Amino acid sequence: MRLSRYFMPTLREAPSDAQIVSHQLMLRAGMIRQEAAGIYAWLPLGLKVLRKIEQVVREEMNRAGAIEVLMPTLQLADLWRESGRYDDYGEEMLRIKDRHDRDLLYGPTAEEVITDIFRAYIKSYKDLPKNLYNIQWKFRDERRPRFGVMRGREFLMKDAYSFDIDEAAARRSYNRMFLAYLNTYARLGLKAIPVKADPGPIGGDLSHEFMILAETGESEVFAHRDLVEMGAPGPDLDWEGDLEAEVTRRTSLYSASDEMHDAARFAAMPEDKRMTARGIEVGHIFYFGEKYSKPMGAKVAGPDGADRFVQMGSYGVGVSRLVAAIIEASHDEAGIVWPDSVAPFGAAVVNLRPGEAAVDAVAEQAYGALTAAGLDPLLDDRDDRPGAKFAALDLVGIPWQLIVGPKGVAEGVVELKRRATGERQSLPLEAALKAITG
Ligand code: 5CA
Repeated sequence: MRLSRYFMPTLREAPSDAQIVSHQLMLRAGMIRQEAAGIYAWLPLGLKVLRKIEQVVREEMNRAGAIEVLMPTLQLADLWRESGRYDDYGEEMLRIKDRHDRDLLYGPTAEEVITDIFRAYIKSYKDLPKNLYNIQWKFRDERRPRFGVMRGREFLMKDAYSFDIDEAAARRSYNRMFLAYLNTYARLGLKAIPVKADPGPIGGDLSHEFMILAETGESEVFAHRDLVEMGAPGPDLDWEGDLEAEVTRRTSLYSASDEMHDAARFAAMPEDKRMTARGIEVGHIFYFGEKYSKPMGAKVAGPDGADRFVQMGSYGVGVSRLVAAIIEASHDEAGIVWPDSVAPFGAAVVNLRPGEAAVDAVAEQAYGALTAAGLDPLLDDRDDRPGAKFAALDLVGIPWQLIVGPKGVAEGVVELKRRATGERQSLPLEAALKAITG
């Protein structure tokens, strides 16, 4: 992409109502624009990052055996009357009437819709287990939308739903998601810790939240320090197996959200292992058995021929919230420092003297080579001061800057800068390209 033709409306100052650094930086980098309280338009740079995160989430869901569907944003109120949640959900639900005076709602989650799909087609244990997910916009009329896309009213969620014949099988499905989540966050450059959580209005009795540690987090987390450093299990798991050992290795270490905190158990840990921190909830998983299948009549025949209610769980990732969470975890005074896996552009070529033939030629050559290597580079071909160009690219956090200027070109070198470390080196173009493409 040539920056001269792109749409990247960066701002020098963040609007004063942006209270946390991720919100300030997303506005300054021209990633989002607020259209109404808690409702945002995604501008090109923000959309690119959102799509990359979405793709990582999708790949890890697929690896764990989940199957993608796409459910509508608008749902029939009658389905929620069947489950008994229509009245319970309260003010957070955006309720709408169509021209036939039918009650609709903008889905805050999709347990009812997926259960309706399931019961229409799946009738036998032989078709289980199944895990269906979608990545779709949700709406919750939050009392206090704040911190930009961190707590929006309209937000992008990955929601997966598992269906199993009995509790033991449902537990295996839960374990798959638990570990797939850790792999997902690791690929996004994040250290996420699973904490025992309160299932809240989703219901059920087994639930974990996944927390990114950050001072601006809205939740309080209590955990064993070793959990933070334990790391993700990696992709090479036996995804068909029960995975119990991998999960237990983590759940046997103390961790809890404030609602589930057990002060006595926490105090019993060695003092140097006790960690109290703020966390951003970037995922939440639930096992709730028959909570929806029973009232909605989602039954399957077991091996004995008798029908039973299917055992369900649901698994959410806050995809749009993750954009902000990654920034909270990875930024400096100059701006955002994107992990390579989600950077909006893999590299930027900075032409310091657009219009000067020799400089243009090297910049174009670099741009062409990085494009061919699949890095999706940005070419800064604007006629602007070098300082302004560097500041903009630092702000938007492109991982590599390949700087082409008249002096270097005369000497046969370019300058290569790594955003994360600030490290700069002068080297021939071929060597610079090699450093970037690995
Ligand atoms: N049905 C279940 C799982 S599919 C569910 O809705 N879970 S949830 O309520 O915990 O939401 C899942 C994730 O969505 C949360 O962990 C959080 O990361 C994200 N999320 C929830 N509310 C918001 C919001 N208002 N703004 C941005 N992200 C949100």
